[in-house]
Amino acid sequence: MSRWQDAIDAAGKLPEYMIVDGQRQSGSRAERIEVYDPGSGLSLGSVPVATIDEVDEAVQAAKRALTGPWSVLSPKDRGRMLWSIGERIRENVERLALIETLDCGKTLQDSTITVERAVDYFSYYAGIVDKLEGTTIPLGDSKVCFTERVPVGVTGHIVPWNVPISTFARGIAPTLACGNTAVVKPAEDTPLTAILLAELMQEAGLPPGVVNVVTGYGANTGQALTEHPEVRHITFTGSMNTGKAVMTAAASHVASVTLELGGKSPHLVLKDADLDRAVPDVLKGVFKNAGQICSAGTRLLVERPVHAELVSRLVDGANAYVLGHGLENPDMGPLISARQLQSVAGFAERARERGLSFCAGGNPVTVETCEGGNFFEPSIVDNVSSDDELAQSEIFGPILSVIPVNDLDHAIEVANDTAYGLAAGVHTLDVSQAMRFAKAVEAGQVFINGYHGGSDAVPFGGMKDSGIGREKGLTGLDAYSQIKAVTISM
Ligand code: TXE
Repeated sequence: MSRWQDAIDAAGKLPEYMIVDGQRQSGSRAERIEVYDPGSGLSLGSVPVATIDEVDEAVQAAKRALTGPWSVLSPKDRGRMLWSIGERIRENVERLALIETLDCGKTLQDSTITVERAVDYFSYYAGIVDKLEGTTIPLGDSKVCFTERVPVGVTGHIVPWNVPISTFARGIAPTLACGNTAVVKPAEDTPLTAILLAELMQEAGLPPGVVNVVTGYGANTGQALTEHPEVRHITFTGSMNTGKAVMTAAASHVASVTLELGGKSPHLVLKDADLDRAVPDVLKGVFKNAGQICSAGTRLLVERPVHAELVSRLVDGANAYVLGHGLENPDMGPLISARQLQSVAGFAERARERGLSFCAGGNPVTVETCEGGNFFEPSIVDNVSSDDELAQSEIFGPILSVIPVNDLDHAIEVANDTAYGLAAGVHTLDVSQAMRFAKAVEAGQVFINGYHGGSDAVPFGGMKDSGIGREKGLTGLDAYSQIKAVTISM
């Protein structure tokens, strides 16, 4: 265990405060949230539980910043500021990745990629600030009408624990690009990199109050932020039920929302697919980040002629996975918390009670040298029926449900047979089959012959109960600006 304590010590002093109006705040409540390393169970310190008044202070600071030095930066200078923030993060990739791994359990390699992804969001949107053009609308000779994009005001960001740093950046970079100010509430399990990013932003020159971070639980601090009448837009990533609560809170003061509420994404392998390519792709598509990815390909739809071979190769692949502490770069790290481990184990237990059996994994596991960690085996259940809980509910853990299908039409029917519509993938060498699937599947993003093949420039979001709105790319700017139309009568 002491090696993990050594690693925690090597990360340096970890933040135990919030950032409001450019100041570190330790919060007025005696109650604090203990933060744990999910790989070892060791404590990383604690953060405050912001009260309603403290959330209000953060929102008021953001509101004041809307008319401060931030508001008078030229678009070019605002773009430069975003670029500088990206560069400041880049200079700290190593430390941020270490802390992200300690905070959320991700492998160090994955953490490094997500920190670099955070840099990408700032550099992508830095280049767009002085290109946010409006339109002119023809109204005849006696009038001139033009539109411009203006900020929405203070935006609220509720961030989950599965990809904390890049989810923070994918909301904050575009909202700043559009000239807004923000208050962020990171997940109670993983608050550390959000606090550090807010400080790095200030070091890069961002004026105080432009980005504030309040820590706390969802039901008090999070709700106070989403109910705050001065918050004009809320970006939320999390569970479907909490998303509905966020939308209800936003409705109370007519704020707009972007909701990303998870998925049960189908990954289809047709009989002509290149299995050498499909096997690692299916495994990575579902087991990356221990299955704690909203767009994970958790339902494998496989055409019957290749069903047996594919499952057998996937089982071999899953059984070969090495589990361990994220800092050791294993194939798979721990789940975020004991609560999440219990939830995933509950899905497995109930599946067994319904008569399903696991052909790989299916149990919590203790990993040598990580005895306090929350590990679950990479798991596969074959012949799951489409109406089973394992095919309908988001598990958010490393369990793959295999559903054999007769042909492409059957696959499309099964693929669309859930409340979710976030992502989908298909492996085939036949471009017509791939495109028929891509057109028919109800999903915000479709991956052909390469799951999770997107980037910071590709719009991301869900159809049906997976959410509302899109983040990333140029489309991601729409949530953070509003159109003002000016008509001049001559
Ligand atoms: O989610 P919550 P939880 C799914 C996944 C997981 C399940 C439960 O299936 O198993 O959700 O995880 C804040 N007002 N996803 O309980 O509650 C909370 O503090 C305002 C999918 O962690 O949705 C945290 O910051 N905020 C997912 C964030 O919401 C509130 C990522 C997410 O918590 C709040 C995470 C409230 N009333 C979980 N209640 C994805 N789509 O990627 C909670 N929060």
